[in-house]
Amino acid sequence: NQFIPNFIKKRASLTPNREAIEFKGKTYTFSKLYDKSYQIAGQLSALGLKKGQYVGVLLNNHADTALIYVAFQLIGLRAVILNNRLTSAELAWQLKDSKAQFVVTEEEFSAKWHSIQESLPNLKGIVKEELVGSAFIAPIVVDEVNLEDVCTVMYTSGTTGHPKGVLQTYGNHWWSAVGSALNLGLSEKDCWLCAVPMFHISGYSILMRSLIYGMKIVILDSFDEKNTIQRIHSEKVTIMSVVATMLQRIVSELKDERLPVDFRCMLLGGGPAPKTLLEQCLTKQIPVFQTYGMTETASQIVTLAPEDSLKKLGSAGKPLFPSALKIINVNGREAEANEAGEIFVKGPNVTSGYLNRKEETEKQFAGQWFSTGDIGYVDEEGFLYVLDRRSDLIISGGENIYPAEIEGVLVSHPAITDAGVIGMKDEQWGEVPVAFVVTKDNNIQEELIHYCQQHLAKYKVPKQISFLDVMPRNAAKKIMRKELRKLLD
Ligand code: S0N
Ligand code: AMP
Ligand code: MG
Ligand code: MG
Ligand code: MG
Repeated sequence: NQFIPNFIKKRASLTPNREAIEFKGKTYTFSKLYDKSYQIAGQLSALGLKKGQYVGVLLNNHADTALIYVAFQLIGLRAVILNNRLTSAELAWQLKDSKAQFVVTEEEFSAKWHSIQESLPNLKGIVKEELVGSAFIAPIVVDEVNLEDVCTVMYTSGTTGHPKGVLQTYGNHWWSAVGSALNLGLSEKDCWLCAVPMFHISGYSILMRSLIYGMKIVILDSFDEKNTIQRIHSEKVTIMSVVATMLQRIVSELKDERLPVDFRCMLLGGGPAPKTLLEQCLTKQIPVFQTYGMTETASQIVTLAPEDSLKKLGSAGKPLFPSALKIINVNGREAEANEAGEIFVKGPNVTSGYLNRKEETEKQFAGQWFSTGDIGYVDEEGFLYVLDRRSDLIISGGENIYPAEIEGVLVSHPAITDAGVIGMKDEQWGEVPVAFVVTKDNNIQEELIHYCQQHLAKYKVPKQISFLDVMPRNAAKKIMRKELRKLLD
């Protein structure tokens, strides 16, 4: 076990007067961030929350959200971070799976929270607005953090339909931030814009970098391309994390305008990077760094270095300093240069596994190597090119959609006997889900969409439903998605 000083405590003692967070015109120094999160930690303690507990978090991007996350770190609460685009049924499932006894939420989500409560009557809610003026006891601060302790849990789905909670330790976050800085470099002028959701590791990792580097971050409550460009100028932003959909909107909005010269990195991740987008950015002198990473690697694990960004356009780069990767071909052997296979990754930023799922955790690891399920190759100079996604994963605007999850919902409808879901190319979102169903009742298109809306987050609702007499399945009864794909052309 290795211990290091509590991140915010250390940071507030090193650089108390540096700016930490800017949100809607309001700035917090590290000292203020510490004081405010200490206050919240004391209020949570007064409500009975204790070190080691798993506690749900259902919040929007906001400075308060950062304060609450940091308060959790101060007293060693493990945050089960929920995607606020999910339906109450999906959220309740994750909360139940994590065995959380409390959830911290906000007024905006009261409707969702009330219906979660109906299915989980023992779960206690803490509404952030109600914390103002609530009882305080001196919190028991974790002065030294065990790097192996779980800091956050984020759910990702899989082939089996139900999501699994990815454990992210303090060590995972620490090494992720260190690996990032060793590649991108670190300057006193750096300021990182967080317009991605703080409930994803894309956003949460920005907060961690702020604490570890002593760097200012600007939090946006939602993404809007006009506002983003304005804030890059006004806040002297130097780095921003984006998914392709966001970058595309920024590029279109910019027209002939340029970003400020001090803006040095558009960190592009969360899914494939369309070549045309990368070329447009080249023309507009937008410095794009492609990255490959996932919830299980606590954000980036492979990123293109500044000096290679032009000569290796389309590559996700090389593994960061603390990490490694290998490609395993169809014969189970390490692939040669330019030979495609499954991407395996290793490093101190890689998760130790899934919450309460020993078996599934073991299945994903071969020794220290984590099997990503993604397909790619490494060229003769060691640069990774990602070719295909893990297990039929569809990515829409940076949100993951697993066909099995949607198929499960469709088949649960009484009129549906079989269902298959695939991704369809989409200008705006990269890909969107479309469904094929087998039913005797061809008149239920609308009802089915409505049914999906009740059970699935909006971005998962099929954009199109087609009716089939039989589902193309192979001898092993697996859906032949290739056949479904042909039906789209
Ligand atoms: C693309 C975003 C910003 C779109 O959201 P927007 O425009 O704000 O939408 P809303 O106003 O909320 O809603 C308008 C309508 O659009 C629908 N909608 C919203 N999002 C989607 C979507 N993704 N797909 C399909 N539809 C969507 C709404 O439902 C609404 O519909 P109507 O009008 O019918 O009501 C937003 O989606 C967004 O923020 N996406 C990014 C999410 C993200 O961060 N993903 C990354 C997850 N992966 C990781 O975290 C690992 C990789 C990683 O760490 C990383 C990733 C990127 C960069 C860096 C890193 C890193 O390694 O550090
Ligand atoms: P998530 O579970 O949201 O963390 O999503 C991670 C997944 O997004 C990875 O396993 C890949 O399938 C995909 N992904 C991430 N980065 C890239 C990239 N640079 N190119 C292609 N796919 C990517
Ligand atoms: Mg919007
Ligand atoms: Mg995801
Ligand atoms: Mg049925």
